[in-house]
Amino acid sequence: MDRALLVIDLQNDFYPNGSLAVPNGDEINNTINKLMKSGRYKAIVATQDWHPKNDKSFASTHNRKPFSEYNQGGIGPVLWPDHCVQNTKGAEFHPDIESEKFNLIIRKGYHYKVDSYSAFYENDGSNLGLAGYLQELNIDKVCIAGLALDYCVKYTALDSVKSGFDTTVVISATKAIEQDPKKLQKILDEMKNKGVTFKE
Ligand code: VGL
Ligand code: ZN
Repeated sequence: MDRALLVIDLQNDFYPNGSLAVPNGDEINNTINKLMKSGRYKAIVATQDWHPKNDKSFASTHNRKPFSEYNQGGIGPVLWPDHCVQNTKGAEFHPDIESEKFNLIIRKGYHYKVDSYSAFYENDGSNLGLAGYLQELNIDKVCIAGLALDYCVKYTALDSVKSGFDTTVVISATKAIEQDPKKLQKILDEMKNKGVTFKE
């Protein structure tokens, strides 16, 4: 089987001290670097969340508080703190991640009006071209790591299954925004029911 590793949104703003910090996000760096060096992957694809200023997914754009509920037209289910604004430090890859190993970087979230949690399709269904890239390389198995498990990793994994790839999320190489274990388990169960497998 030819495999790809997708590393999702390993950008400063998703790390502790970042504007949309994922708790303990920095704990996955070693594991991710090791995976990238393992030689198991024919391609390593990184995503880079890449929002314009005043993005419609930002709470500040609506004069609302971060994490307030909002669910319409490809935005939501909540509004986010400003994060990963194009050409800012927060949008750069974390300095401890060996980003020279990335074969391809997919930017997403760059349309003011539509967010993109998945590396495959924007929230309105627009194609980001990743499935075609992987198919051209005869890749049949996709392993997914990165931030955050309950948003961009989850939606990338679901689209990967839908695109026909054998899809595994590497649990030791991802962290979630959600900290309630029961709610997180529900999210993992949903992924499993839709065909995603997990490995430590
Ligand atoms: C993400 C919320 C907004 C993620 C990106 O990478 O999971 N979450 N933008
Ligand atoms: Zn975002």
